[in-house]
Amino acid sequence: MTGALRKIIHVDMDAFYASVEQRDDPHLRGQPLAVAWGGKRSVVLTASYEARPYGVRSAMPLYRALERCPGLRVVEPRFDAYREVSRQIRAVFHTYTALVEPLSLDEAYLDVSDPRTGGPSATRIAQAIKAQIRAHTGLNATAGVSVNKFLAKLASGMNKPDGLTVILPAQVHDLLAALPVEDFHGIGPATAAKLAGMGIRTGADLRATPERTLHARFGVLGSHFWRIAHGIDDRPVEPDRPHKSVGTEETYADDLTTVHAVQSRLPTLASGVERRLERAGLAARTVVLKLRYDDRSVVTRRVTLPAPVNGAGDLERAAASLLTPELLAGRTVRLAGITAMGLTPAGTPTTQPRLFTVPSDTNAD
Ligand code: TTP
Ligand code: MG
Repeated sequence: MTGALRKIIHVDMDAFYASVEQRDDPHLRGQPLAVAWGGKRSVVLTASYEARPYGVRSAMPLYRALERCPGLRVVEPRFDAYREVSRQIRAVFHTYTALVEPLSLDEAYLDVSDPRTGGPSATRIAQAIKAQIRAHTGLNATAGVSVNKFLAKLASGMNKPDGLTVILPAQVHDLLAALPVEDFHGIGPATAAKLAGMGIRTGADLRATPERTLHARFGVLGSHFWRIAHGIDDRPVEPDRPHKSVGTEETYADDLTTVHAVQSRLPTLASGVERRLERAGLAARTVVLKLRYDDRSVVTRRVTLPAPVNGAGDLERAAASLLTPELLAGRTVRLAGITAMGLTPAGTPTTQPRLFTVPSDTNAD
């Protein structure tokens, strides 16, 4: 490897939804717990560490989880609570670096090669982050520290819960040689089966395979496998994952048959979009109104604004400008949605747009 080594931390909250539920309800503490929606087809979103020895896992049908663990407690998810914790942990991350790449509500990569504070040791920073997450949220996180994203994530997976694992460059060779290919992040069961068919079962096998062979079979992903088997991963920590669009939609049990009825839903839809834009720190140049009718046909109309907007009022006005009587003529609306596109980082508060470009129609089935 050339140049200075980077310092990357991967942070992942432990049994995230379940830990939040146990924190907020003392009766659930120490209990095998699954978080799942009610209903027959329900699947486990996550399980507390007390439930895991029974074999209860994320994405397992709930009935199977209950077969495996008859004493399993089950609660429904509370996404507002999880989002709040997510906001708190991101604030902790940002005290150390602007280079934070969230992967989900409970997981992020941080590049602390040049931290704002906390000194040069990435391990110390990871310890401090775990302690601050604990202090601010009452929850445990697991961290992995290494020289790239792949190795940092591998490290955090090695010792859960409440773990802190460091993979030093000198350890990489032996560690990866022994690793089964399915434990490489990005190699799923289907790819692992194909690799097995080529006689490739471990990191050592991957490494012994010419890159061009892997590329011929799996394309650019194949090259990526070869590189990570050598511990090489130059992917940067990308703080602003480009979102293409942000939207909210609602389905109605009682069909909407008038412009007025649809209009009355726009404030709620616009608020939903505003919340999402705010969370992502984005503003939108293009606003799309989508309607689905009782015959399942869909109409979208869009308007591009002279300046990006992110406030619910502006989003609602833009959507309302697209809602014309002929959209409702003799038809009933089952679903309405507002989508924001043409996203840019939100700057100073945006003002109400005054000039609309000519709206264009798109009709689709
Ligand atoms: P994970 O970090 O994969 O799992 P976890 O935090 O529950 O447990 P671990 O200690 O192993 O990290 O996922 C974070 C949250 O995302 C999890 O609490 C629930 C949700 N989730 C789903 O909704 N469906 C899924 O299939 C998975 C894997 C997670
Ligand atoms: Mg987690």
